Order: sequence, then structure tokens, then C-alpha cells
Amino acid sequence: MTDDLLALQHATDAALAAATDLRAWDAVRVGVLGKSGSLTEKLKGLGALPPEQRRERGAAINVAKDAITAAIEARKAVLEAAALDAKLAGERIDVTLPPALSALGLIHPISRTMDEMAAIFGAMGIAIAEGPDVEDDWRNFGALNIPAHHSAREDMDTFYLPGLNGEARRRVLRTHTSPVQVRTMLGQEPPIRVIVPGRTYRADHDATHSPMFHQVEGLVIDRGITLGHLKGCLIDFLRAFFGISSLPVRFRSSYFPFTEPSMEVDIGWNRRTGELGGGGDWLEILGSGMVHPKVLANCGIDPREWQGFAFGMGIERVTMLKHGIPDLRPFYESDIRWLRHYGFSALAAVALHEGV
Ligand code: 2NL
Repeated sequence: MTDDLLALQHATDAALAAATDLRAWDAVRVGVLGKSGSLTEKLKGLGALPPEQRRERGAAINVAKDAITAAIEARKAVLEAAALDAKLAGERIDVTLPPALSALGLIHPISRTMDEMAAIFGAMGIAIAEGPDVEDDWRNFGALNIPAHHSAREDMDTFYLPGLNGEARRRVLRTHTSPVQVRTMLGQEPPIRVIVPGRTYRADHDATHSPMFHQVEGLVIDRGITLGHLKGCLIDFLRAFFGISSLPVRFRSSYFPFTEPSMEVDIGWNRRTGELGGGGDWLEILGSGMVHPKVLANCGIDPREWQGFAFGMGIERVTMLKHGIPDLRPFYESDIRWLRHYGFSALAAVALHEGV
């Protein structure tokens, strides 16, 4: 082989070795074998040679071309394998890493309180009952012995709705969950043991009252139910819910149209620090009483055979107390920052504390 062809072969080998990616490799290829490549130019020069030299020179160029082409293809294979290795390394996934937690949703504190109440009362054998938000006047007021002139019935506090299909009966957004207990008593024979969590509506609102809020009421009806059952049930519930086994609980005489006698229930706390459980001050937490015989009779239950106790409390209020939430309004604002702060993991078990 002639010196110029050997030199071209060596120069190409050196250029290929220096090309570290496929783009540089292609530039080398075009520079040698392309339309104006250095080897192509040598082939073009064959035509100018006398015929007797042309055959020998042509054969030499072809030998050089075969060697150079082989070297170019070999380098391409090496660079392609390296490119694939780099791509695979870049796409590597560690399947043993834990999943990203940022997109997990959280349980709203209202839902969490309802879940805890369902667990605590459920362990006492009390079931959950639910009913519609829109009720008629009788189930919301009349059946409960609430007289027409009672303050809770005044237009100020109640959202009234037009009667359905021209019906004369006035519809209301329920002002408490009691109409569900009325439905339960009308629909099934005693004994009855239910709690009723749900939305309730009152037409007054300010910084500490929302027109929609949540309540839970309880109703237990059986033969021979006494004030002792009421007290035992509520003391156990309050100590379990607040997680304080020694929580002081006080029953204070009160008045509701639907219970007789009626009692408001206070728990011990420290007014100065806000800490629950002691400190010498009392905080009203719920209302309760023995179901009024007229209410039992209104709901088709004979008060000479059956007795019962009932109670009611605001879910927002006990939730704020339990978790130190200072403001009512963010409960309904769907602010993701508030929910991240006060929300609960869906995986956090609802714990039953001692006392149940
Ligand atoms: C309170 C007081 C109370 C009841 C609710 C009730 C329901 C029926 C019969 C008798 Cl069907 N009573 N519920 C009884 C006493 C108190 O709630 O302060 N709630 C926030």
C-alpha cells in the first residue's frame, strides 16, 4: 500500500479514537468517506492516471477503503453501546425507595371527631343513625315538645323552606339532629341505642357561630333506664374522648323542653392556661336529660313501660377544645395549610382510651 493511503488510514484511526460521541464519529466518517471525503477524492483522482497505473492504484485504494470502513463501523458499535449504557444509567429507578408522601390527603378534624365518637360509643353497644338535613316542622320541633313561642323556633334561628309540591307543611333545615331520633323511635321498637352525628343549621352567625355546624346527639331507651345510666355513659365518654382518665365531670341542673329532668355537663379545666383535666374551673361541654314522657308518647313509645336518656353536643366545640384549635371559621374554608396542620393521617388508628 502506498504511503499516502497508509497515512490516511492512521489519521482516520486517530480521529476515530478521539471521537467520543456519535456526532463526532459521524464527522470523521463524512470527512473520509463522504462526497468530498479524503478517500473519495483519491478515488476521483484515478481517472487522471494512465491506464497501466490505474489498476494497481485502484486495488490499493479499495484495500484501504475496506480497512477504513471496518474501523469506522467498529468505532460506531463501541460508541452506540456506550450511549445506551449512559441512557440506562440515567433512567435507573430504585424500586426499594419509599413512596413520596406529599400527595397524601388528610382527615378533617370534624370527621376525625365523628370517627372517635363512633368508636367510643360503639364499644358501649350504641349504633349510628343518620337522616335528612331537610325536615318538617313537626319532627324538628313539635315532636320534641318545643312550643311555638320557644326561642329556638323563632324565625331568627331557623332556615325555613317552602313546602314541597304545594304542601302546607313547613320545611326547615334541621336545627339539631333530634329529628333523626324521632324517626328512629317511630320506625323501630325499643330498646334503642343510637348516636346521631350530622350537619345542623341555625340562622345566626358570627365569629363563634357558623350557619352550618355539626352536632352529635345520643338516645338510649330501654326498661328501667335511670339518671345513673346517663351519668355513667357520659362520664365514660368524656374521659375516653379527651383521653384523661381522671377528668372531673359535673352535672348541673338545667332546662330543655324535651328532657325532664335536664342537666348540663361541665368538665374540669384551667381557665388561665386552657388545659383540660383540672385547675378548679368548670367548662360547659354538653346538654343532657331523661327523655320527656311527652316526647316518648309523641313518638309512639309508652312512657310507663320505657324510659330513656338523651344528650347533645357541638362537634366543632369539642374538637377545638381537644386539639387547641383557636378559631371556628377555618373549619369550613378548605385551606390546605390549615388542614395540613390540624388534619389526621388516614392511617392513624382511632384509639380507645381507658374508661370504656
Ligand atoms: C345541647 C343539648 C340536648 C337532647 C339534646 C334529645 C333528643 C330527643 C329527645 C330528647 Cl329525640 N332529647 N336531645 C337532649 C338534651 C340535650 O342537646 O346543648 N346540644 C348542643
